Amino acid sequence: MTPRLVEVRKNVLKHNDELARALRRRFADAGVYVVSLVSSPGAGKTAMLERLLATLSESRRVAALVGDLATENDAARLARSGAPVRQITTGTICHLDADMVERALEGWDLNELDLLFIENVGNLVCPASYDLGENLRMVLLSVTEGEDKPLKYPTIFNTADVAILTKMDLAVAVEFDLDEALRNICAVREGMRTFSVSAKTGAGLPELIAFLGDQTHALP
Ligand SMILES: Nc1nc2c(ncn2[C@@H]2O[C@H](COP(=O)(O)OP(=O)(O)OP(=O)(O)O)[C@@H](O)[C@H]2O)c(=O)[nH]1
Ligand SMILES: [Mg+2]
Repeated sequence: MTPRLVEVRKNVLKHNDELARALRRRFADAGVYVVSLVSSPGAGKTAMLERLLATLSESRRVAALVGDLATENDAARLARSGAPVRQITTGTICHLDADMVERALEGWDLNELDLLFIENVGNLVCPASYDLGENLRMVLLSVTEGEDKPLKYPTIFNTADVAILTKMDLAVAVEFDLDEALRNICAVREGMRTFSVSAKTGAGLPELIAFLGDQTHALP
């Protein structure tokens, strides 16, 4: 017999998958490309998004949702770009789910958007299981976390499409071994597309922005 807790968890995830599927259809119908960001707390999701929003909003209609347990701080940082931004505060919940995303979108006309970013709660475990209806999931790994994280948290890398090594300006100071990190990412997800960036200096961001541009053009 399946333990009751496992049963409940399965039903929660099934419900989330159904909501995420409906969201994905809505996004496609509206022609909006959705990118989510997952990482450990403080890996640099908001710092990188601040840069991406500032650049992309020059040529695209961009918006962002950002999840945290508490505070509206990240939304305030991202809103400085001038793009529409909404904070989702989750209280005690360690991840966003499709229902939270759907509720946060209330009142927004998706037809008015080309690109929507969703910054997840900082956590390398829980967000992996929750589909948000996004087109592309980016997992961020900062150089200060250590090269071994892909091996220790394989699920978050397996459920992402692209890996981004962040805070590259600090790589030398913390003796970060880029080749080893890339090998570890490949060991858990062969062929995964990777980018190395610094939100502080802007290094690597043009390549990422070009990639996102290509992805958006691929929209039907
Ligand atoms: N040196 C350096 N510091 C960075 C870089 N990106 C982010 N930081 C710093 O790292 C800290 C965390 O950055 P955030 O952008 O808030 O990280 P986050 O992933 O959004 O954090 P949570 O939303 O709390 O999970 C801040 O002090 C940033 O200034 C970078 O490229 N280089
Ligand atoms: Mg943040």
